Amino acid sequence: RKKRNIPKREGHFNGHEATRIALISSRFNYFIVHKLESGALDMLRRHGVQQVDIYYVPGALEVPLCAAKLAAGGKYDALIALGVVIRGATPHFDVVIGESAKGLSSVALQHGLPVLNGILTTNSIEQAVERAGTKAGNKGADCAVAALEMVSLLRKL
Ligand code: INI
Repeated sequence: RKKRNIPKREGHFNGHEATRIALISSRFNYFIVHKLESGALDMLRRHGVQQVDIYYVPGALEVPLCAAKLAAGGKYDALIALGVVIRGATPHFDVVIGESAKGLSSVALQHGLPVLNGILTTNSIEQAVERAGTKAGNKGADCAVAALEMVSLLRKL
């Protein structure tokens, strides 16, 4: 049987010099969010991205509205939301993480724009620190890479 060559439709990490990215950073738990921001900026810079703007909002609940306005403005190829929600310190934890995640995916689908959810949701400060540049990597950096992959993929669809 003849083997068929299946073309790979996938995103790439080169050719991102003109890619425009916006970070949306929450000020809540900013001492950790700041590390996500550095991780994302470093990763974007090392992939050649030259246009990055950062917008600040009070907390995770405000991120979707900012994302919606930015998406409607059409100035960016992808948005990266950054925040930290810690269960122990947040009585309305489930509301905050549910609303922010729902809001972000709704913006992505409505505008056909990659909106990366880099909002950490953890049981403790320690777990958040682990995901912000220590033993469990850096969620901001991960989202930056995923954003570039999606921007590149969407250009091919
Ligand atoms: N916002 C966060 O980003 N992280 C949290 O842990 C958090 N806690 O703990 O409540 C949080 N709440 C604020 C919320 O996002 C809004 O800014 C606030 O409720 C005003 O709408």
